[in-house]
Amino acid sequence: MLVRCGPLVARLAVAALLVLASGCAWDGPMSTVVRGSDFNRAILRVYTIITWATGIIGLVVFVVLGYILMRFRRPPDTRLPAQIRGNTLLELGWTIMPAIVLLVIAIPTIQIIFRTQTQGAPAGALRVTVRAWQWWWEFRYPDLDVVTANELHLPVGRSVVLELEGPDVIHSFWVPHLGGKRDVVPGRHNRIVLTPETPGLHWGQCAEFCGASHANMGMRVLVQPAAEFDAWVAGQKATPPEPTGAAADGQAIFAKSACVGCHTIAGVSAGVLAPNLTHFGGRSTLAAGMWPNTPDNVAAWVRDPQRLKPGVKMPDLGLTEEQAKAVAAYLTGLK
Ligand code: HEC
Ligand SMILES: [Cu+2]
Repeated sequence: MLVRCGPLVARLAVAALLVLASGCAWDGPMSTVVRGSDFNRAILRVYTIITWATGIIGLVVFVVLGYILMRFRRPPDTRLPAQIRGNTLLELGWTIMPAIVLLVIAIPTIQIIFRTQTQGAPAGALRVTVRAWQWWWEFRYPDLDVVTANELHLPVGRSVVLELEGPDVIHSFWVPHLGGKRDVVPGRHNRIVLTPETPGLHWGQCAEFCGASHANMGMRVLVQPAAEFDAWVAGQKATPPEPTGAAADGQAIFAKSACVGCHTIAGVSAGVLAPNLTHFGGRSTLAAGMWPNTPDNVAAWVRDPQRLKPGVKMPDLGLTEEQAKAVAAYLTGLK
């Protein structure tokens, strides 16, 4: 069926496309074409090969098609042209050509699939256990004895083995600058081995629908020079200073509330169902990258987590505003 668009509609369509395209950025926070790790560089090599191959083929096809459309246009008042049945050479050609194209795509693709599925960890690799929960990320460094949430710190230039574990439903670990994505499946053991190459902040996101706040299950990966990373580790292992004033009241409230059943704060509680809060004040975001970690936001969170994150697995514990403020002062002080 032919749809006739007036010139105005066509112009509006082009304008709309331009506006849409202006939203694209090569180096946006969720861009897959940023070479942030050896893993992503390998994948981008395949992308590049495929883009060039299909681009050139597409160009040739459209040029030939255009030529044929012009050259063999039906002239007015002619009879049916000569009818052709079968052409062995042509048919062989259009069978073999696509096979070659598929081969050109398949060889590097399969190579990269095998390379990025490697099970052996390189010597000296940093091990991190990634546990995906509804709707936040837990990061455990078994060799460093550090546990944190939602903000993954990695040293630049050192191989890292991410062991993916899912305690509840299927999630998918995806940090576009660094490569992936890879599913986190309960009862299965998946892993990603990569070497981050670009220092800085890289955003990640759960990439497998996992329930109400799936879209709010973000993460931040901070790739740091080795010395900065070591300093961060030392900070994580240190005991935060004793709280004073309102923060001390906050600690008492925390220790007496149901908080302790879910959250760990070293020396105070040992819950395992929720983000470890021992150094919560050192994180810049709250609730898996959703909100800036400020005392006001934390107090609002503690009073009514559902309002800040739909479906969240943290109950409203009925603290008064004053209690919530004290708890927020305590938690944000845990650097
Ligand atoms: C039933 C378990 C449970 C209880 C009880 C609970 N929480 Fe939570 N809490 C969670 C879960 C689960 C999350 C992760 C929410 C998310 O991001 O999806 C969370 C997140 C948080 C966060 C944000 C952590 C981060 O890194 O983003 C803070 C702060 C927090 N809780 C404080 C408290 C305080 C204070 C109490 C007690 C008044 C409490 N929680 C009680 C389960 C619980
Ligand atoms: Cu998820």
